[in-house]
Amino acid sequence: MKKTSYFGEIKRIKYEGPDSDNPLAFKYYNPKRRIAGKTMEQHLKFAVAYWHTLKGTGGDPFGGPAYVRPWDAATNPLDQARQTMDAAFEFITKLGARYWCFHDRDIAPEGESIAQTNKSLDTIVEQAAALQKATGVKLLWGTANLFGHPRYTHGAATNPDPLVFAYAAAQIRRAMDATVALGGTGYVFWGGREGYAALINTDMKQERRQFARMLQMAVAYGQKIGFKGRFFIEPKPKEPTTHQYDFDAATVLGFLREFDLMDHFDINIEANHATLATHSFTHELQVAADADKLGSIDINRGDQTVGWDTDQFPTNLYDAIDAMRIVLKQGGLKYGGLNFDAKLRRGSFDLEDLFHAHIGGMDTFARGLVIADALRKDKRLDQFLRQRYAGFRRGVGKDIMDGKMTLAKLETYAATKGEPQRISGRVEMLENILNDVITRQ
Ligand code: XUL
Ligand code: CO
Repeated sequence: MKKTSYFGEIKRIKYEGPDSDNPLAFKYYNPKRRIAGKTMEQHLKFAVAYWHTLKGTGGDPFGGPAYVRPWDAATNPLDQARQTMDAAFEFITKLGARYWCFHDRDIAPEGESIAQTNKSLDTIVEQAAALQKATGVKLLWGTANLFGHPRYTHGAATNPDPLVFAYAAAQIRRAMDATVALGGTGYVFWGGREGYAALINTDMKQERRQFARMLQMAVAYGQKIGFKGRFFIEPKPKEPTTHQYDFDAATVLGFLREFDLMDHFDINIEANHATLATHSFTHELQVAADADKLGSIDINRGDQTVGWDTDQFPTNLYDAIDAMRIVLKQGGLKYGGLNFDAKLRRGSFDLEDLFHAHIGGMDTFARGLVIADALRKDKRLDQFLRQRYAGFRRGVGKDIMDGKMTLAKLETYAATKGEPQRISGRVEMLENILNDVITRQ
């Protein structure tokens, strides 16, 4: 018999304000509060990541599953998938998030044939569509899991075997169908096993060309089925392969330019992938935004002391402020949002922990938004930056930027001017301003 409630004892999470000591309430995320012309809910399109939140087991390389979830009780895989979907929508609505994200294999089991797999996926997509309608929750983005099955050991689109490429193509097609059926505004390509461990058996040039071919086919299929959203590539430097082809935002931009895919793709920046690439989260967001390609964000957090993808829930206020400053500056994330690609620690096995984790992340980004807006109004950081480069908006600096200068002309100019006056970068002063503004919020 279908269980009607999986989180029975937990009530709908409400905003209670910063003075509340109720751990199951929002202190800062107040969906209807207006900031910079929009509600918090409109700015912060939080999406629950199905794979971690519903399917996470707490497993790690040293031990198997550590959580037993009530929605996993059924023995038949399709029944289990149905119950998991019910649990997902109960969780998302109780939390008050407005969006979700999935991989095809998170929501429906792989069958014995492509036809059987597609049938299961269709069944679950129908159920999800009905639940979306009943709750008002929307799909942010969908994607295909092209890394879990052993057939993808040597990659999916970058596999040396065209039959594996064909399996991947079939999966992408159906995952795109599911995304469109559920009204998703994004479709993500995270590299999965698209990369290599040893060059001695790898033709990197060939593999990258194959990958581009797959993306070109996805674009064509999207046009055919009337996909009105955006494609996103999610960079990651390593894990599972040693050298992932989509290393970071700059690498992805180069790839999109090389294969003439710029018009169709934006970038989905994940915080923990940025730090794995030994960049900061902010650096990656800024690289994408500067190219007008910041489409969506996976808001998790790594651990500074380890070099793998720990996918922790975001609690770092500075990161959230930086992210929301960049997002506000570009006028929001039209097709994307803030996806929690984050998982509980192995020891946090209670259902209640799922709520604490998401509440903390939502409150952190709500604070980030408020402070980012306050920094804008305060103006000091923006003014400093503007002033620092003012020389390039007038006189010789403007001529340089307008392409009117040559090396020879600049030599003559420099020779008449004498040694440049050095001007402090004032990093410490600016950091103090940031902390002042945080304290005042
Ligand atoms: C893996 C990762 C993925 C993508 C979607 O590191 O981030 O979950 O977000 O495939
Ligand atoms: Co991710």
